[in-house]
Amino acid sequence: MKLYDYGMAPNPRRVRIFLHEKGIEVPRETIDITKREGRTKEFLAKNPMGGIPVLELDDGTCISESVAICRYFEALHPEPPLFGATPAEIGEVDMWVRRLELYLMFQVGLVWIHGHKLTAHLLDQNPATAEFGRARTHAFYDILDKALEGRDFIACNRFTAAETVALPTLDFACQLVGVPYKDDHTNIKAWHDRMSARESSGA
Ligand SMILES: N[C@@H](CCC(=O)N[C@@H](CS)C(=O)NCC(=O)O)C(=O)O
Repeated sequence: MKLYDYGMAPNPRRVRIFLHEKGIEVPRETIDITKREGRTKEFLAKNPMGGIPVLELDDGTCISESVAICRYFEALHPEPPLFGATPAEIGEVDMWVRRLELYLMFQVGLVWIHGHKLTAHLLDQNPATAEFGRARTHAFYDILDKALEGRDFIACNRFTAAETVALPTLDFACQLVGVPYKDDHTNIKAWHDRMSARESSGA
């Protein structure tokens, strides 16, 4: 088994945090996405969408999509149950994972692709799309901040896959893309500080 990875990128970091919280070690190989190594013909045979993370199993099966890779490991090593332990918990974690992917990561991605100077060489950027993504990101921050009121974690009152999706996304949004949450999002800030202090954050 091998995990194709890149240290600086948010989606593979989700998997590394998840594995660390589970106490699982997996051999890794770096794919330098800044050199477009995730877009070579050979790599596209592993993941036709391009990019990382990709988990290659010993029989050659390739699983891409960070959340799908985490689900594979949850099935292999059910403890601790990071995708929920009861039907209600499973629903709650999945609800937040989908919200974080669709209403946060996707929107931040629009700002990254259409509004950042580091991606300008890749496409004809559309500033209106970047602005749309920025507005949607801020709308989601308001919702997330309210949801975190009086809670230590996003779902189930304990560390779950929702945290593994949210932390790299927030760091990406705040540190690289330039769409940070506001100072008055104090619940997000407190959650962000707590999650950043966990050992898994540095995985
Ligand atoms: N939805 C995918 C997104 C994968 C993705 O966009 N990966 C980025 C790194 S964070 C990448 O490889 N970008 C370079 C490329 O697409 O060539 C997931 O969750 O794994």
